[in-house]
Amino acid sequence: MSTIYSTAKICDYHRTKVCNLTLEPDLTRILRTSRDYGELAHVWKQWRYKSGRRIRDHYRLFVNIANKAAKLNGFDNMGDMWLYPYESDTFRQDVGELWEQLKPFYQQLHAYVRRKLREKYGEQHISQRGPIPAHLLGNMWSQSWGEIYDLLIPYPGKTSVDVTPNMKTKGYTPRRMFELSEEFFVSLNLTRMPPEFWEHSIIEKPKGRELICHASAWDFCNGKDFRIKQCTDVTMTDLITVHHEMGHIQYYLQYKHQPNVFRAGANPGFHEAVGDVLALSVATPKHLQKIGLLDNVEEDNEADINYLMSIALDKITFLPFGYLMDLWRWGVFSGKTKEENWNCAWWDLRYNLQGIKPPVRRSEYDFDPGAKYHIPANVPYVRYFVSFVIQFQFHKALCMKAGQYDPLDPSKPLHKCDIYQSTEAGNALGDMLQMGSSKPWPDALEALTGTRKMDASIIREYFKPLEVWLTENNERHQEFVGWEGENDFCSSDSPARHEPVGEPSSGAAVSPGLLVVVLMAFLLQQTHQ
Ligand code: X8Z
Ligand code: ZN
Repeated sequence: MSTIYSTAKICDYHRTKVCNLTLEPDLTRILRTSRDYGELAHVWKQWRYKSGRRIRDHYRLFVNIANKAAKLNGFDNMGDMWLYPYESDTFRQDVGELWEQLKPFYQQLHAYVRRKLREKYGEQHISQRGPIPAHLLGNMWSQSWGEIYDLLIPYPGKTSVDVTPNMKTKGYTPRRMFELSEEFFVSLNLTRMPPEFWEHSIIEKPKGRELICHASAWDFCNGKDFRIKQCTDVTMTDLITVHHEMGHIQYYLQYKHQPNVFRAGANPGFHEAVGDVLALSVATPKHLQKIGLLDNVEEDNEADINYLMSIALDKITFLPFGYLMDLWRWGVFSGKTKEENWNCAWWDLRYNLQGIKPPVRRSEYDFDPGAKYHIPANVPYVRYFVSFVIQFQFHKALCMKAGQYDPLDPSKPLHKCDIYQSTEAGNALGDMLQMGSSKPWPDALEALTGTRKMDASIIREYFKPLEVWLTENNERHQEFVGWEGENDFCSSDSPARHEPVGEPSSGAAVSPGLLVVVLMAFLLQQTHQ
């Protein structure tokens, strides 16, 4: 399944003879930069045709084997086994409650984005009260929407915090992005990367061979070999991902003295949160200015709203996706979601939680969950939801230690805090990381934050000015908050059932001559794979 996913290639929308487009960097770039409704729909659909759809049969077999393994380990199914590291009988319920607390804010953001996209693409594509088409959100899975910030910026005349253009003009390279990240860790009195890291990591996509490009960090468990593999593109999003991956390595380094069994995160969500916490400081306009990536930084309410919008488009939009990936798999592994309904159950969740819809009809011939890396690679996902909640708790605690946040001082709000060079903050973080998984996670959380529970109120506090602004903005424009109707886009008995087994049409008008070309490209590609 991983091989199908990682080697899938599709044809270009405009140049139909070019059929070697890969997810990273080609399709990611198109999703990020194209504002052509037809091109985006083509890429969205073809990716799912070349990845998910071809994975479906394998996944059927896989669910059986995975559940057998889980049973041998004493669990009812693989979904239950995945929750073991969270050490709580109420974990599913706790996560559900966190989502309920965050939902009203997500819905305000969703309503604003739908209005702006309606202005851009027109009422024929985006309705007043319905879900948003999934291919217009700047990301292949609509999991975070920061790449369409340019369409959504609240005050266009003010500081724009997308530093991708500046990174390019300043000649940034993947190596420099990793060095920048290392320097931040070192500034906190945390650990430098060992020489082996620089020697063995892969930080650029190699030419002439296939690679699983999805970024990952590796602990070789010998105390000195730690590596990252990332097909880094010079963009701000990838700069944040570099920090994310470096956070994993930092955790490995901090707990390397622990016995093997405790060399893990306090729970999987902790591991995902470390680098993201640093990135919350790195992304502040003041910090970007300090490192020469932003020129002028205004200090007023409008600039603040612009900044909070950019962060919310990465963090708040992610929450329902971070939750539904495993909601879907819990249903599949437990058997509550039947195989004949796998894809439509996926779209029920996408509709209900995210308020999105596919650009084209879906059927049970499709397997859209399989078009997202963590499904074929079998990586549990609720860890990211947990991370996106607790990273704000970590951030708050570290900012207090750094003297950068004071709940009683309005000049020091949480979203402006930059913990750079604070050894107090770094030492507190290091102390928690060194525990690895040797104590129950609430102990680790308490050691850093003073509380033993996941708490969604900190995110609400961080984004408070934006939530107020969005609520007022949606009211002023009389935008309907939430979504209704238009959820009849997936059925087990759809026309897609009768599609030929070969290439489906791209949605654009296709001449017979072109069909021959497409067919030949398809056949050629088959012989080369
Ligand atoms: O998979 C990742 C990391 C590796 S642990 C790059 N992330 C999730 C994703 O890409 O879907 C980070 C955020 C969510
Ligand atoms: Zn990660």
